[in-house]
Amino acid sequence: MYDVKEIRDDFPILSREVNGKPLVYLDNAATSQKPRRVLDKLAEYYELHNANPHRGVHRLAEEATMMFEESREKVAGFIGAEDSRSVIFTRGTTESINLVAYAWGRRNLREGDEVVLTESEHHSNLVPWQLAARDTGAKLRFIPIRDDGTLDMDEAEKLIGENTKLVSCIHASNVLGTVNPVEALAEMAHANDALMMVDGAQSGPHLPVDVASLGCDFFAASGHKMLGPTGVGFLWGRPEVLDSMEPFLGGGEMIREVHLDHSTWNDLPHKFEAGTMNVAQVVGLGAAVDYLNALGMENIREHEKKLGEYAYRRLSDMEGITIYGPSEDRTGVVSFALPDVHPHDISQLLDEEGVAIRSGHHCCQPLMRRLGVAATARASFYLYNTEEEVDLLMDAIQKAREFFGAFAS
Ligand code: 7TS
Repeated sequence: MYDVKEIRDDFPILSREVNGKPLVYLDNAATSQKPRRVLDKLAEYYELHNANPHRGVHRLAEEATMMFEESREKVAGFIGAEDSRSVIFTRGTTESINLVAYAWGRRNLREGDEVVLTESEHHSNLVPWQLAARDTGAKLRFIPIRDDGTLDMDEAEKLIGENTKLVSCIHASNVLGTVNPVEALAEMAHANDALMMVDGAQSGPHLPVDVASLGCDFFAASGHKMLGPTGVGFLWGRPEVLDSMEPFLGGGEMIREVHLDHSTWNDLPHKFEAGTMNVAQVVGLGAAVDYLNALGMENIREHEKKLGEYAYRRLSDMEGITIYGPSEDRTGVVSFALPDVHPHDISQLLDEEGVAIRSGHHCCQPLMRRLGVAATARASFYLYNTEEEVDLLMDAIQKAREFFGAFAS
C-alpha cells in the first residue's frame, strides 16, 4: 500500500513552515527532499566508517570501499545494468554528459559528422555538445517538437541518417512533462551505426528505468533529484563503449601504471573516477535507491501520474491560463502561465503562501524561444506530494490572480 502520509513522515523538512504556513514543496524537478534514512546514512558514514576508499588496507578503508561499491551495485540494479562496472559515479547529470562529450565526443567526432539533439534539451545536454562541435567541426541537428510538446518523430526519422554519430535526448522534460520515445530514437540511431545517449535527470527519479529495454548506450542521472545528496550522480555506459574510450579526468585511482612520460589506465569503472570521489554522497545515494526500491518505482510513477493529471485538470479549469506540454502521458511536471502576470511574480506570491514552485527558463532557453515565452511557472511533484497540496497550489494561484487582477484595475 502506498501510504503518502507515512511517506511524508520520513522527510523531516516536510514538516517545517514557510511564512507561517506548512511548506508545500513543488520544486522537485530542481532537487528532491531527502528521507531520514539518507540523512542517517551520511551521518553513519562519517561517524563510523570515513576513510579514502580503494587506497588503504586498514579496517576503515575497507569499510568505506565496501560501502562505496555497494552503492554502485544498487545503482546498477536500479537501472537494470547487468555489469556494475558500467556505472561511473560523477557529480551529476551535467558532469556525466560532459564526460561523454569530452572522452567520447572529442575522439570520435570529426567534420561532416552530426550529433542529433532536440529543441527541448536542458542546457546541460546542449552546451557540452556545442563545445564538442566547435572543437571537432561536427554539426548539431535538432529534432523539433510539435505544439503539444511531443517530439516530431517524422522529422527525427529524416534527421537521423548516415552522418549521425550520436543521438542525445532528454528522457523526460523538466519543463513540459513530456516522456520522449527514446527506445524508438535508439533504434533509429543504431540503424545508422550511431550511439544513443539518454539524459535521465527527470526520468531516473520518477519512472521505472531499464537501460537494456531503452536500448541506449549511455544513461545519465543526478542523485540529488532522486532523494540522494547533492554532489553525486552517475553515468551508465555500455561496457564495450566505455572500454573503447579514453579517460575524462586524469589523476589518482584512474591509472594502472604511471611513468614520467606516459601512463596506462585502470579498468572500468575506475578509469573514469579520478581523485577522491564524493564518497559519503555515493553511500547516501545507495540509501536513496533502497528507499525508492522499497516503495517501488511503478507505484511512484502511478502516484505522480495521478497528481500530474489532477494538477493539469485543475489548472485547465482556470480561465485564461496557458499550460505547456501534452495533456496525457505526462510526468509530474506542469508548466503554466497566467495572462499578464510574470511567472516570477506568481512564484513570489505563492512563496508567501508557503508554496515553493519554480519560475524562469529552467535552463531551457531554446525551448522557451520555441514556446514564444521568456519564462514559465512550474510546479513539479514527487512521491511525497498529495492532492491536498495540489489544492493548496490552486488556492494560492487563485489568490495571486485576484491580487494581480485588483492591481491591474
Ligand atoms: N537534464 C535535465 C533534463 C534536467 O532537468 C537537469 C536539471 C539537468 C539535466 C542537470 O542536472 P544537474 O543535477 O547536473 O544540475 N534540471 C533543473 C531544473 O529543472 N531546475 O533546476 C535544475
